Amino acid sequence: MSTAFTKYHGLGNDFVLIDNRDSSEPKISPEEAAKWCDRNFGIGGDGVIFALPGQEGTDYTMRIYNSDGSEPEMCGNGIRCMARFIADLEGVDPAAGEKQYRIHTLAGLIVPTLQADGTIRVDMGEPVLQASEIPTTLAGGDGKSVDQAIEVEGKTWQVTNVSMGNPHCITFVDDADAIDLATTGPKFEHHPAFPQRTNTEFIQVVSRDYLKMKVWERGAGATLACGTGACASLVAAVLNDRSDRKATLELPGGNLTIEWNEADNHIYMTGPAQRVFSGHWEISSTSNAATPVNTTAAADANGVDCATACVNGCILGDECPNKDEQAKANQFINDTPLEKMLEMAAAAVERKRQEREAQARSGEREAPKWVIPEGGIDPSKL
Ligand code: ZDP
Repeated sequence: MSTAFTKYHGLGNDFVLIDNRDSSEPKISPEEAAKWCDRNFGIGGDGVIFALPGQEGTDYTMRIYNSDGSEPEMCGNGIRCMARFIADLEGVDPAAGEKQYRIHTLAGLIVPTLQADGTIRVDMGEPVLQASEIPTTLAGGDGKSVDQAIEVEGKTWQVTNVSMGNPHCITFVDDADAIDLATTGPKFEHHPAFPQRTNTEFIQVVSRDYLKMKVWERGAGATLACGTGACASLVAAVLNDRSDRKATLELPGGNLTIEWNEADNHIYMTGPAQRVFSGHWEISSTSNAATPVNTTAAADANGVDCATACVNGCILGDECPNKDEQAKANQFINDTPLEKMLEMAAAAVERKRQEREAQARSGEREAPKWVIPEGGIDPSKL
């Protein structure tokens, strides 16, 4: 069986869209979505979005899986792509007149309007400022999470947390380009101060109406743009009196205009969405052919992707939310005699040595410098 899809992007934040109007259940599983999003073994995307029938009086429902298979509540760039996708499915041409949709999401009602100039203006609703609802443990006396201190990489950062349905942690920096997203991003994403993990934005204030943003997304990593992140960042900048209520947000993939309207307290985001191509996914879910060896699909049930998040040593320790893995590790430590552990370690080193020697013989890599004694390692000598 093959499944039809259309690929869209909003400022380079790219999504695979599925016409799911005939059923209220997403057509593919989170695991399959992660395979679709793989940039080598799949279609490539930051997420998969489903256009489902409306609920609670809305025109449509949007659901989205991140590229690691986790499900966020909302997606700002995604909702613009979704609006464009629906208009394409319905054969609506916004050039002939504005078209508005009412879309149900896990973050509530979101209302995008396709404008005659080709951009999409989205009523993103009200920002959530109460720390407990974001959720984050970083709260000030008023219960909000403005200008709070957090320790990351041995450094104290001042952060402001805002939810746009999904959680965002915003920090102001002198030079957004100087942040090493791949190293620092995951440490924020998985920090114990964020029970649902967090998206993280690094904001450089260029002027009161122009902010430059770099983003590390929960479940998707460094992306070229994040609509909800841009909205949350403008709110954080206003709360810290660093910007006006309307500003241009410069993201790696292009600009968004964000306004926090004083009268209704809603956030309005304006930006583009572009159709890229359509196709059919033709790899059966039982086939191994497209199984990526090491992708974010390895994320556990809690969405923690140790393959990419913890490569520099486990950053969570006892805080690791994967209770099954923790339980297995504890049981192993309790039940296994030290000698047995050393034997296992020696066997692992020996396997590695043989692998490296084979690679050295085929010229693939240099020979290892260390030498294992004749007869292997004697654990009692370690
Ligand atoms: O909250 C999350 O887990 C995000 N990764 C969801 C996607 C957000 C998005 N980049 C946006 O534009 O808001 C799509």
